[in-house]
Amino acid sequence: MATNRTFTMIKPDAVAEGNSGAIIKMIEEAGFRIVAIKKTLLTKERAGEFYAVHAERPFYGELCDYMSSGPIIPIILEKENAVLDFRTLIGATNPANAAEGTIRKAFAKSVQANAIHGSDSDENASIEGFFFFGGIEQF
Ligand code: RTP
Ligand code: MG
Repeated sequence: MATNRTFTMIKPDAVAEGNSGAIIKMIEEAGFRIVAIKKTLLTKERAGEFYAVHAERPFYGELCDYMSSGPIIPIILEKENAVLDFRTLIGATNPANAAEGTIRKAFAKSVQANAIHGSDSDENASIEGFFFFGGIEQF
């Protein structure tokens, strides 16, 4: 299986509660290598741009408020089969449906404040990585 990359973001609830270290530990123990990482804040406008695919959904406004409510930690990761394996590691969007051993099972508070993002395709992983990191940072 080819080594490839995915993009993740530790969301405001998990950063604010001091869970980022434990989440990064789970990610590394699952075999992902950190390519790029930082702590930053999204404005509501930039959160809206990141989640533009959901612009017509009823939860879009609340999602943009939540994603701009505090610092986030965007990360580019590398592993064999990265996108699919990472979606498995984070678990279902709604923590009530998240499997044991997943990051959302351990740390998500609600369907919105669900601790972590994971790209849903190779193409989106690349687009989302470049949303936060310049090419020179993606070594
Ligand atoms: P993500 O994009 O953040 O990795 O999450 P996902 O693929 O599991 O879920 P998606 O459908 O893409 O939704 C994006 C984020 O929007 C929030 N959400 N709120 N209130 C609601 O019903 C609702 N549904 C989704 C969550 O923060 C979700 O992760
Ligand atoms: Mg999604």
